[in-house]
Amino acid sequence: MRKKKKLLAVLFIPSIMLVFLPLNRAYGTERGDVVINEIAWMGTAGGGGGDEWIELFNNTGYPVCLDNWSIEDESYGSANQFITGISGIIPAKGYFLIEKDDDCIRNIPADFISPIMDLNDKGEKLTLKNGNKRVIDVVGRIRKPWYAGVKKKPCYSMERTDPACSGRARDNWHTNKGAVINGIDKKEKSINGTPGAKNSRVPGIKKELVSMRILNSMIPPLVIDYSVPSGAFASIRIYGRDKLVRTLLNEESGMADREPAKEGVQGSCVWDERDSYGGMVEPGEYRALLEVFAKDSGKKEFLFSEPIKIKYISFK
Ligand SMILES: [Ca+2]
Ligand SMILES: [Ca+2]
Ligand SMILES: [Ca+2]
Repeated sequence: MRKKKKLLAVLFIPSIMLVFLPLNRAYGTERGDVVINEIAWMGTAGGGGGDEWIELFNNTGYPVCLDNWSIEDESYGSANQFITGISGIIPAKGYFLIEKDDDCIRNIPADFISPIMDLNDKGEKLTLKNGNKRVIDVVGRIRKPWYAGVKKKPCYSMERTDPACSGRARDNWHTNKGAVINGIDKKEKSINGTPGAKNSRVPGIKKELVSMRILNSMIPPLVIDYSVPSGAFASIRIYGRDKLVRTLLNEESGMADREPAKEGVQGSCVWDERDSYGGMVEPGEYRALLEVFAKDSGKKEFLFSEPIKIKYISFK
């Protein structure tokens, strides 16, 4: 009997921990874990200027409990907590929609309703705080206009381009252009925004994550070290007098399966100084071209070229 109790306890305690562990992360949230991802400070076309809504995004890979979280706003006077007592859970890599009333976005249920939401159209500084009053995200500046968004009807929302980058950087925000949209307002007009969904523009490739280095040696093979953002596709080709000599890496897709990270992915490839037909190349000037393609669009985003000098014909 005692043994059975012990066994039950052994099984029970870890399962309790499993239930509460993800939610406990709410108290250990760090700055940037959850961010303000889209702001309809201008309201909606059908519902008017008062029909405001805000979308939060969870950058982490676990659900976060938003109980007692708040958003402070500050425009010209002193800061006040205009959205308080938030409750609910934002899923891992998911969205959380705060509406002034649930009809602001008629066909999408709000995750939290804040009837006192009233964003100054001239611009505000918003501060997202967790239940311990710790600052988790900041957007905008006091006495400065909003970074994006259009008030004139049919109203266009203000979207954050990269949820992993600062909300205070002006160039990390853009206006929804009306091409990628979802949701309808009180009068069943389309919302020019993406409430509860991925923003219309996603980040391009970060330049600082792209690099290429040629380790030139007297004898082949020549080693090319490269770094590209994880998730992106990369090609490395060797050119001689603008003619393609050899493809070393062709839109390497293995990287696309990796979990997107803030750091780049390092790799290296070797060139045996032979062309595509297997013949050794002549001595002369060559260049290695690194091309990086965005994961989402497949669009070529970045080119990086490095010269290579082949001095001798190798008889290896
Ligand atoms: Ca709604
Ligand atoms: Ca407003
Ligand atoms: Ca959105």
